[in-house]
Amino acid sequence: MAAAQQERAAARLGESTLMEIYRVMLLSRRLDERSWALHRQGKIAFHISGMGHEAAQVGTAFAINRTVDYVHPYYRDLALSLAIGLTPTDFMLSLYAKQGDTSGGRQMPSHFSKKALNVVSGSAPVATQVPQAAGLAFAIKYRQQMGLVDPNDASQPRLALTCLGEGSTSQGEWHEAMNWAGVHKLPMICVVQNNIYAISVSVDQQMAVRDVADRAAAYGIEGVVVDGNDVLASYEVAHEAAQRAYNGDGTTLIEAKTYRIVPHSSDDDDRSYRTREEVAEWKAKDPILRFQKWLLNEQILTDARVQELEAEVKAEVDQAQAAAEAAPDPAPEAALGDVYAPVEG
Ligand SMILES: Cc1ncc(C[n+]2csc(CCOP(=O)(O)OP(=O)(O)O)c2C)c(N)n1
Ligand SMILES: [Mg+2]
Repeated sequence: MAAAQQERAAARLGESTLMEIYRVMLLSRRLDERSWALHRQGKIAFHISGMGHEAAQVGTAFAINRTVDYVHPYYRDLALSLAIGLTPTDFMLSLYAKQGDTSGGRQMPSHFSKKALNVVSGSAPVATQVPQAAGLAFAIKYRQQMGLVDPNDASQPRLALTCLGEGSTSQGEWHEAMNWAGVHKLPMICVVQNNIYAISVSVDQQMAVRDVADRAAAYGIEGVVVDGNDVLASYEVAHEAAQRAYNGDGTTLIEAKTYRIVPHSSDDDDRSYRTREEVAEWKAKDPILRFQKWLLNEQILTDARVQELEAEVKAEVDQAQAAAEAAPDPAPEAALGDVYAPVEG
């Protein structure tokens, strides 16, 4: 099945997009690694990483109408956010809490948002983005049904994509949102990035079923499990989910099986709850190296281009860090900005 999925995805995407996908995954990884280093150097206060999740995230992002469809990410979605169009500088500004950060330097880093790209900021309590994404999907459907927008107009948002971890599916908000999405047949995609831990709590302490996707049946929606370390398979299932949403056929729950290859955050020590052997086993399944190997094998990528891309990405990360370090702190008054919508009329 995986080979067939890869073939279909590759044919649909074409070589230049496949290369773009690889570049975004690499950019995310190198930006992420730099962020850890900056934390260890005492330059930033906190970092939460997406390392290991890049295939699930970038594969999904490339399946939707990026910058138009609504995206309501979670804190691990660095690669997803970059794939939609947030820049390394946007991310560095948030790490350094500098002026120009979309939250005015108030928000904890990794609460990704950018209004111009329809990327909506989440809140710190896990899973709260899911009912909000269902609300966005409801609004999309309502506007279409009221004749305010043409359901086939691709210049308008036609779905809402949201993500969360498997541990967060224990929250009531998730169940309420999925039920609502099922009842109203909402144009929504919910991607559960199952990395088998919620900080130190393993998945078997969170649920008595094997797959999160098994629960889809109870909400009357489509549920699918995918190898989240396979970017092409992740793209393919998200592509099918997006077509389902665009065609008025409702919500898809995608469960992407993956692993975070680093601790939960810069404040966590994962040695207390998982073995080094387990981590090494998953590091060997690195999604970026796996895709690189596939691209080399297909002769879409060359060893020389791998090196060039590394240099380009490093320069981009260097430039973003320098821009954030040079940026001023936000003005104190900025703390009051963008808290409430302006009063109209
Ligand atoms: C309602 C709520 N409870 C607890 C927390 C603290 N917390 C932050 S992330 C996290 C783990 C979530 O794990 P999972 O959903 O599997 O996502 P992952 O971090 O593994 O990607 C917890 C418990 C929180 N932010 N919100
Ligand atoms: Mg998890």
